[in-house]
Amino acid sequence: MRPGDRLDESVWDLLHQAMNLYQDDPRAATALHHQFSRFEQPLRIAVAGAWRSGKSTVVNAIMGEEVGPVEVEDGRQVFTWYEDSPTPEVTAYTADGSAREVAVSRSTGGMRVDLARWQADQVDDIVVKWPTRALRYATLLDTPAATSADEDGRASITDRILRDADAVLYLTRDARGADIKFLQAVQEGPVARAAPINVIMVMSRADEIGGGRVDALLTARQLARRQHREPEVNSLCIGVVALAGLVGLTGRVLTEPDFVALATLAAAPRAELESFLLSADRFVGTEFPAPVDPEVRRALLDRLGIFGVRLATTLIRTGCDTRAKLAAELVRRSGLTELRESISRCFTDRADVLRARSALVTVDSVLRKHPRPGSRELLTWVEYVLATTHDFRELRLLAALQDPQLGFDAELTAEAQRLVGGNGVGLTARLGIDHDPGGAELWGLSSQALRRWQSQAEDPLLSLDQRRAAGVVVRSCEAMLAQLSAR
Ligand SMILES: Nc1nc2c(ncn2[C@@H]2O[C@H](COP(=O)(O)OP(=O)(O)O)[C@@H](O)[C@H]2O)c(=O)[nH]1
Ligand SMILES: [Mg+2]
Repeated sequence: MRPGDRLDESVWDLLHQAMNLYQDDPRAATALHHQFSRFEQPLRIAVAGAWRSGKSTVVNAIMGEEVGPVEVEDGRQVFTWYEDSPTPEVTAYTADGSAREVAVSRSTGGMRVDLARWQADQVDDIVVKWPTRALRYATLLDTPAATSADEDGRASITDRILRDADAVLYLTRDARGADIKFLQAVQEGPVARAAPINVIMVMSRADEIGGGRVDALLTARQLARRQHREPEVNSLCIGVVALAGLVGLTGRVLTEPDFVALATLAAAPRAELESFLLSADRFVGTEFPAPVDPEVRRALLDRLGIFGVRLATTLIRTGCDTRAKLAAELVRRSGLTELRESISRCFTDRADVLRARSALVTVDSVLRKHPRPGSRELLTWVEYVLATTHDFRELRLLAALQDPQLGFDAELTAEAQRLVGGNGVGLTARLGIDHDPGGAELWGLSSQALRRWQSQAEDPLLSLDQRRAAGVVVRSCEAMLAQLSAR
């Protein structure tokens, strides 16, 4: 790898060399080939976490449609893939690799998959092909609750996530020791440790914090920020986002009848309504002070939770007086907007870097597990790629810049973000130009930026973290100048 070589190109070369070296070893060759075929595919993002942490809800909220949950028997450890496709189609795969198309029926909550006709206990994977924009750049993978290993000796959930996904949204309600253990397992090995850029922690069901008070989401956002500052979390995740997935999903699929029902609630005298919004039982009970049927109230509760109902009525009273306005505000307040932005900034905008990282993880692991003449040289090559790859550092810095605690003022933060590729990785996006620039202009702007950030990197009054951050920006400016002089 020479300076200026693209990461995905050098990893592609490395993968080819490794495939040549292991052509006669079927297991190693299969693992390597699997990575090879993924270079051309959309990024794979797994949604992982404990039972009922809100995984399936988040998957639907990101897609903006209630396609799932795919209902399978309780306790079945099925991986559900959501892929972009012109026409809907659902296929189930068994452990031995055989595939069957599955009948689906629409239900009020979304879609029901009927596995009952044949041995559901054999199914390992369900692939849902679904036409939606959200899946164009990423395939989503809804995973079973993480456990250490299956009783029947099949690969553990963590192993499968590691093998099959390029990036992970890890859902937790409170970031406990078990969560950290799972994340440590995900980030095991030299490549993962050098580039922990593939996990966003999601503090899920954030509306339930503190008994569902109206400011629950603000509290959750502060908790998320605090979590991200914890060295233990920070060294394993690129970001932490608070999310009330249910509120976000309902915001995205809110119907006119939903809005009318909520507006009828909001029109009731506030003092009278308030005590009925304190608990789910009271909300669906008798003597309700607004003309909304119990079944309709029950449906609202299912779709929003009691916190969401409270939030929605408050929002309607304070100006969200149409379906569209209310929907947009629910999505924003839920944290879904922030989560989707983080997914774009950290994952899909850098899909090539994350795919290269996955390939590097596999090559590294094959080389270590199956040493043979020639593997030592390739390992040195892996180490060289890791040590010289600037993309990983840019991604880490982008995440760090989200935290005001780093201490740069708003202007410098925005500039750093832009220069390391936060608004797009092309030269014009990095330099903030919106017209067609000449070479001299690009050179001038890059050199100015380089000087400005060199002086930051050397400023003794700045903190060590700030100087390190500035050093990464300097390196990005140098890479731009190298790119320009190679033209
Ligand atoms: N209050 C609240 N409930 C949620 C939220 N997300 C999911 N749920 C509910 O929690 C239960 C489990 O959610 P699900 O997405 O199926 O979790 P999974 O087991 O991790 O896939 C369901 O009843 C959801 O309606 C949320 O953000 N807030
Ligand atoms: Mg689920």
